[in-house]
Amino acid sequence: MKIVVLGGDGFCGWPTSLHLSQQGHDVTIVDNLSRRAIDIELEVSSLTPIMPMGTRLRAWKEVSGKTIDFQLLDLAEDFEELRSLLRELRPDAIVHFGEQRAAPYSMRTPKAKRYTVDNNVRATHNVLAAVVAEGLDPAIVHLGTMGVYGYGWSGSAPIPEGYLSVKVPTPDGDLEREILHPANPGSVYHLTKTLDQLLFAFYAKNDGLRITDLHQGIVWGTQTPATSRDERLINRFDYDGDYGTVLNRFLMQAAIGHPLTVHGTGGQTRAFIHIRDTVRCVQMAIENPPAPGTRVSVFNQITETYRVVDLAKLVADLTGAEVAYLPNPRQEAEANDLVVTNDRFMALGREPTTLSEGLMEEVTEIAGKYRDRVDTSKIIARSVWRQGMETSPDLV
Ligand code: NAD
Ligand code: USQ
Repeated sequence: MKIVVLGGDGFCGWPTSLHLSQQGHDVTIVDNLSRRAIDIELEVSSLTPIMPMGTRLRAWKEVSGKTIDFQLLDLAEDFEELRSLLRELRPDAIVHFGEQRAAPYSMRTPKAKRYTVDNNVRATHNVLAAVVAEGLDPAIVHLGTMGVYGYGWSGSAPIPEGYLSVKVPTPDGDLEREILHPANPGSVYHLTKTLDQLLFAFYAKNDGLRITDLHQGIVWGTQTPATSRDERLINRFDYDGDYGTVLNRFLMQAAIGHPLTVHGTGGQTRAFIHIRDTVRCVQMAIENPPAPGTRVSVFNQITETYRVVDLAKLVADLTGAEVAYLPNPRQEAEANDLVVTNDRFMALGREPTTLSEGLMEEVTEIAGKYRDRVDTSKIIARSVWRQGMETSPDLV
């Protein structure tokens, strides 16, 4: 298949591009390198030394014999360039990772809030409008988030894969309907993913686009078999307070002797998936698109759920790290249930990679190897959800 990977320079997009190329697909990466620019703005860099795109692609050609093309293009701004790229390539599938994905960054300043909404909503809409304008029919696979459902709203009821069955009372009796699960975003970033859902629903209904929305949990790990093949292919590893996600942060903190930074009580329950599963799941989604004329296909792309405090305890037991309970910079429930249905997704034949000591040690080893690249002043999360919320001072 000819596959365009939007956002293919990022943490999920890069290993997915390599995986799809390894499977024999003809891959073109589209990225505006904005994630690298945000690193410069935040004065932080990936814990792992990621190479420039040209070096990455040359290394991949050397080790695999396969070519991946790259187009430097802004999905939110360069609509005509995107259109002509799609016209030229006529892809069989488009995978869309190209958005600003950090909740803390999206809450940081009014500028970052506006950027996140403008970038994400326009990028998604431009992709859909360009596909329709060019009369194409690719399988479109979008990386959405479990956060569209919110945390705690459903209590202990299992969260369905996208759609909720409801009864609508009418004078003639109840109408049975399946509606998009109510959106309950917890940050401006998560809000953009709920807006994306409406864009997808409309374009599937109006234009018959074949769209899969993967409601993915928090991705952990860093390397996949493909990125491990050469040092120059190494994947990015975010550890800072804005972009670092919880389990990778804990593993990296343990590796450098920093206390594990639990926000609040740590009663927040979240869904997790290893990066190796992300790449395989995207492949499965491409291979199983919805039929034309049907609604958006939603999968809950998660492997397991954990409470933050339990993850901290697991990592502490494994490494001897200390656990620190810090003021929570986010406005979120102190504790929540999270029961997730992912039967449709499992039915595609997934063999899930669950959290194991071996995999956690692998991340800690990588973090230990590059420990000299850590700026400890960037570890504490300081983007607050509301002005005046308390944050912790540096711990080391
Ligand atoms: P990332 O920031 O590492 O990668 C996103 C890539 O998209 C970057 O390379 C960036 O430069 C590019 N990009 C952003 N805006 C663009 C634009 N306007 N034009 C072109 N390129 C643009 O993020 P990630 O962790 O790889 O996440 C990828 C997707 O998966 C995101 O949409 C995110 O919401 C979703 N997701 C990520 C996680 C996670 O834990 N990392 C979990 C669930 C869902
Ligand atoms: N947390 C801590 N300590 C830390 C970092 C985080 O206790 O050092 C807590 C947070 O307060 C939050 C939870 O851990 O309660 C998860 O935070 P996170 O930063 O790991 O994940 P989140 O902000 O939800 O976002 C990440 C990705 C995002 C994706 C989302 C999937 O950055 O792109 O959409 O995970 S989900 O959470 O399922 O919505």
